[in-house]
Amino acid sequence: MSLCRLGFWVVLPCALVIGAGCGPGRRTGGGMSIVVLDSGVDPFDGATEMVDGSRPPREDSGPGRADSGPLPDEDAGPDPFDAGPTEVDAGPRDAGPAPTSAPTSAGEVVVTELMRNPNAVLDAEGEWLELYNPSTTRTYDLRGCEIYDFGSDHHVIASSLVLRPRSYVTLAVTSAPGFTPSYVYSSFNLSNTEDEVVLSCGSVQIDAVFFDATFVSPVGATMSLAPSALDASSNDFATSWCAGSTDYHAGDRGTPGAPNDPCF
Ligand SMILES: [Ca+2]
Ligand SMILES: [Ca+2]
Repeated sequence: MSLCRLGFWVVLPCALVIGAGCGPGRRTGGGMSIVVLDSGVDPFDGATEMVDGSRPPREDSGPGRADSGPLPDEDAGPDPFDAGPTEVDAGPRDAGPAPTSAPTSAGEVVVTELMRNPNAVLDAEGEWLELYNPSTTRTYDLRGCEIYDFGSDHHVIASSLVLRPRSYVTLAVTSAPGFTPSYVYSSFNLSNTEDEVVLSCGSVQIDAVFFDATFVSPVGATMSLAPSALDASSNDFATSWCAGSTDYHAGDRGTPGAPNDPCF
């Protein structure tokens, strides 16, 4: 920016000076220069200098100014895995990436593995079940969903339990069933002979498995859903299940939190 010299030593941006021949909008006042505040030009643009040659601080450049930078975009960069307490009830999901809310339709989460009868630890210590999210895009939070049977077992998932796309979570009767589970439930047990595992969210039954003596019933291994049958309909059939074969703890076999062993 060009500068105008006033008197013997004051140097100001031309946009601020009247009567010095600096440009449009200038005025003359009694032989003295007058600063025009409404000139429409930022008086402190990047070329402005102080008398001593330094640049004056910009009023809007301080870190404490709320308007010192662009306003944050509330829609920018959604955190798909933020399991904030209000998001479970965030309302209908849109088609955006990875919303985090409870599943709302049958089949959105699948029961894929049950450890009914561990051998390395007591049943009361080592029972667990595994859930799978077959979606390629949606992330769910199972907080508030329920697991129960048709008897007296019933548990409401009381804390955030995030289930990401194409991923698994484990729910166990204790925090040390032979691995670290995603969630520890209470008031829910798995019979070694026949039982039901029902997952509901809101009023919707998301998945259920009813197993009886026709289903595989190994000791020290899980009842494991075939990788080719990872859906809420296929897991209704005994022929879709086999015994887990991978040792995950002291001889107990299965794949907690991981893709299931092949069945066929
Ligand atoms: Ca089912
Ligand atoms: Ca598994």
